[in-house]
Amino acid sequence: SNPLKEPPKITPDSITIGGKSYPTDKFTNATPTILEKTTRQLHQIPTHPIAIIKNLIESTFPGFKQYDNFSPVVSTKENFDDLCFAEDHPGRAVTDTYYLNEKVMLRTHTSAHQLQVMTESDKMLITADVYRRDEIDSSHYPVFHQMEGAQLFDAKTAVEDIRKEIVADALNTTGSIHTTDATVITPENPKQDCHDEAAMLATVDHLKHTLNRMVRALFAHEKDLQVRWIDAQFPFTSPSWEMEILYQGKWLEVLGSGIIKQDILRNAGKPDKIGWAFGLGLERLALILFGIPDIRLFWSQDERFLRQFEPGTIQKFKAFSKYSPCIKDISFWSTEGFHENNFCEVVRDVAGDIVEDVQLLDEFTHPKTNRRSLCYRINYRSMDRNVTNAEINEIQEKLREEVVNRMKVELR
Ligand code: FA5
Ligand code: MG
Repeated sequence: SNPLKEPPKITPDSITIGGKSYPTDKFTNATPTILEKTTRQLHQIPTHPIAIIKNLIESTFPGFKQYDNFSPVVSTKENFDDLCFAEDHPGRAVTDTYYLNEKVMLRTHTSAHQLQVMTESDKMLITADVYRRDEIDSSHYPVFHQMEGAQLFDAKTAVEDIRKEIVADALNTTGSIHTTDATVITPENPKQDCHDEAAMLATVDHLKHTLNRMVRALFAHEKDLQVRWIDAQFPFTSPSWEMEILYQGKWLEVLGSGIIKQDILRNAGKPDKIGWAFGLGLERLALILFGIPDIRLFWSQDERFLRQFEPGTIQKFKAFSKYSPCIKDISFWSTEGFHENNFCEVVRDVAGDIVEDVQLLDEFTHPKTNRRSLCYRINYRSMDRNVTNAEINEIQEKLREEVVNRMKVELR
């Protein structure tokens, strides 16, 4: 069994999560609602949009070692210190981060696992749920999912190795992409002193090439995908960029990336390597690709959400109402020439858009009279308010009358 799936235990003195206990202190601010989210592991559910995107992206990184089962509980050293965050970096504040205690927290990004994974691999993808105290709106939620990727090269042979790889890959690439890849190094977004300029520029080319290829594959249906690279800053990369894609007339930030700070590679025992890393938001891509209107839907346990998706395919989300249903059945002896579509037409005439769906519940033929009986279940549900049983009873009564009038059936 997966310890991450066990419900957390919360007492005033300690928090037990993933099979481990942590004493609380005056920094503790992780709430039960947030801690319960750690058991969901949406990226592990094969039919969930987050997992579908994860798997599609992973397929564009052949040969990368995949990690997706790290506990969300990390040390402040792993989340901040190891990544060269300054002592007073705002991300460390209790207003921005969920702490279990002074030294233990819920990771705010997948970069928290970079150092650990770099000691054992040169090509890695890390997927995980991340936690941030943030504003509330349709595109922000205190829990979301990131995928971290990194690739390391031998610093001495990077220029040659990368050129060969990009040339070989270009032969396999299909589809066009419009991107501003011209790399300009400025004092605000500098090269690290320890790096050879040619090796660094080759690594940047490889980073942009790899990520352009990734979005190209995800947006296969988009004929003219527009991508741009914007200068950025992260404590653990230099130089750094964010990738933005043009979506419905707006530039949307998808990921942060850059050349890994050499101190991190030294700490990972790999001083002779040079490498790139990126961290992308899976919800951002899933919202666009599946056309999901609200980030809270990813957490829905409603079958009407979950049953819409299939592994390996991106299909557009069909909206459903958030309001409660009112269910009514109607049974009648059918007549010759009865057609379900005609019945539905009467339902539409009488009830309009308040009907969410009509389903044949039961059907049988009487052995003696040979008459056919049908029972339909009508699911009434408004798109914008809760309906009352009284008002639906009235509509249902009208429907019973109209079905008899127009279809000449006999109610049972
Ligand atoms: C980071 O988290 C860095 N760790 C990324 C990185 C990794 C940079 C490796 C360099 C090297 P940032 O906070 O910008 O950066 O988040 C990265 C991505 O996560 C964003 O581009 C966005 O796609 C997504 N993201 C950030 N905040 C939210 C949020 N509140 N809701 C949904 N997605 C978010
Ligand atoms: Mg950002």
